[in-house]
Amino acid sequence: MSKMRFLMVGGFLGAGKTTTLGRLASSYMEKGLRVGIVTNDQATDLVDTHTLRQRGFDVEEVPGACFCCKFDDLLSTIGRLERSETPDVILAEPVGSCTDLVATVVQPIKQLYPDRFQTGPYAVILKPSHGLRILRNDEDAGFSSKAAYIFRKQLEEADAILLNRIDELTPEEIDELAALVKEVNGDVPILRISAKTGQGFDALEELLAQEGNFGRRILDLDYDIYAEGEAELGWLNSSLKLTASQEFDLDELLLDVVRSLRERLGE
Ligand SMILES: Nc1nc2c(ncn2[C@@H]2O[C@H](COP(=O)(O)OP(=O)(O)O)[C@@H](O)[C@H]2O)c(=O)[nH]1
Ligand SMILES: [Mg+2]
Repeated sequence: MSKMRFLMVGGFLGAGKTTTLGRLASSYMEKGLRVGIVTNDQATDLVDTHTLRQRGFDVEEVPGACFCCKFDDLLSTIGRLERSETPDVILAEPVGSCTDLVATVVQPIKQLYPDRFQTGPYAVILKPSHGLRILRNDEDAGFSSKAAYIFRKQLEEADAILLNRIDELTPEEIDELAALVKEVNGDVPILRISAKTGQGFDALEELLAQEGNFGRRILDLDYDIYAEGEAELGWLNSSLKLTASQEFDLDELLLDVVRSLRERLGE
């Protein structure tokens, strides 16, 4: 039986994981490879799953908790993707508030299933606006120290770090960011990409195709800080159905919702 290539791409909330995996999936499929995608979130019926399925990808989700506490579900979900034919590549997106994935996912996959999977480098994506504020230790970074702790730990355990959204940055800003990232994890490749435009994706695919002993950077983690940081990063994941007897302006309605949320939060 041929082995599936297991590629997990992590990173903070909104870093660009889904956009990156969608672009990688398209590219692999154009090359004739069979691709399965696994999404993951605290809730069920995930937006990422819908978005990726609408684009024609084969997607299954691990809902209800992060991969790190749902290893068996991750494996059975990959099993569902194998239903018709074994995928060549499994692309996995963990929850953005999760870390310690090398110890809880990459290592167990390598140790328990050496005949089923071939594990590629664990890449972690970084959103520049988060990165610059957190890594510069800005007072008003907008993240608590516990959330920032998770952000740094995600970078520490990566086999490669992807600076995303370079379409929005000047070369000087990218250099500054790369230097800050190096201070956290100076031993791994730092790639510059735009998941939106596809810049840097040739290099990314080359990196993800490398063979090697990946997932060795096992974290020294304070689980109390991690748990509190993760709780702070809670978010609402919900689908609503709206009906009306008359036509209404959907944009205006959404703006109203956001405005009133802002007012209430301000209060
Ligand atoms: N300008 C720009 N926007 C991006 C890029 N990558 C992702 N985004 C946007 O950032 C938002 C979050 O991206 P998503 O892939 O859902 O992030 P995830 O939460 O990490 O899965 C979306 O609105 C994307 O369109 C990028 O390279 N450049
Ligand atoms: Mg996502």
